Amino acid sequence: MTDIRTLGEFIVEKQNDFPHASGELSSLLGSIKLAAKIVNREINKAGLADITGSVGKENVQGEEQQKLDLYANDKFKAALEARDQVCGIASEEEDQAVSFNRQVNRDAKYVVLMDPLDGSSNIDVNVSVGTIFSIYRRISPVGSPATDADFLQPGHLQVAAGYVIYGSSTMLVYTTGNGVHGFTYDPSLGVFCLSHENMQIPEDGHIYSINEGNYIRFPLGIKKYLKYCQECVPQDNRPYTSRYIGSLVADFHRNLLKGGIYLYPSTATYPNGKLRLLYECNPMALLIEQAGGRATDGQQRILDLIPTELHQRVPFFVGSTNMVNKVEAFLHESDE
Ligand code: AHM
Ligand code: MG
Repeated sequence: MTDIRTLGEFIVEKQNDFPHASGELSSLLGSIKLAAKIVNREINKAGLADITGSVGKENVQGEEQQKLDLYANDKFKAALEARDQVCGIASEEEDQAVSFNRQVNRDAKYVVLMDPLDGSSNIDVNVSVGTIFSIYRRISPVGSPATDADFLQPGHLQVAAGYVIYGSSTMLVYTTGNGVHGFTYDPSLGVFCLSHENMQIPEDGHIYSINEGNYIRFPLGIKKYLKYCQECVPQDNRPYTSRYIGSLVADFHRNLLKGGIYLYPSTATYPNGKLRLLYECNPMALLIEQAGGRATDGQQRILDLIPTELHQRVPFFVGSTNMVNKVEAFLHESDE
């Protein structure tokens, strides 16, 4: 028993590493932890209760909203508003950023961006889904409502980021810019326990994750890279293994542990890629860099991109450093 370190204990321990830490960020992470437990409980009932399927509406991006998308959005929003550390949130499920009304929230320092339930089309078939979050210090004056500028900050200014994976076990993985740490949920105790301290992605990998059904619509460089992955070069571990779940969190998590690359390039349907910069790509990019890997849109480091819109999409290549370098080389070569 004495070996167990809970997420709450770990956060407090790490907080002491920062000389002027006031505990606000720890409390904020505590509210994410609480909402994750509530969403986890509900997801575990999918198939029993009437909580699967669509609500018959689309979000601002034209995507069908699932019942659990909205449930997760409400729970995370409520948990973040209830503590006094967050002045506003932005979410895949909200058209605009939301500024919280209470004065205690207006006096808060942080904003949170999130994809409350990523990969939700997998819910109905009992496949892993996740929650992704990204935390910034606001730039508007404390005491006033949150503004759009608070949410449109480049990814390298994130103070923390992470995800929850609701899989065969539920895990919360986060970084505050000081390594990546993973906690597995013990449902009998109701706590997240440290299981993966200081996660590092292997520099090389042999797994590639992409929706290959879109092959015909991919840029030439990506088509060539996929053929490279499939060539038989045993001394190079090729052909690589193809693994695609269709839940970014689950594909990312596997590649983080085993080494690999996740790709969502531009396609004819999604000329800027499908994934959203602010609440999907930036948090994953901070995590991967903290774990020793790389994330790029093919031209630039994801964390250096200057956002212009809340729901902006970007091509996304993330994973083991040598694999991301290789994709970039193929893209550059085909541009010339
Ligand atoms: P979502 O946030 O609406 O669930 O969309 C994001 C998801 C990612 O989790 C996943 O990797 C990707 O979309 C799958 O897209 P596709 O079905 O085009 O392969
Ligand atoms: Mg998503």
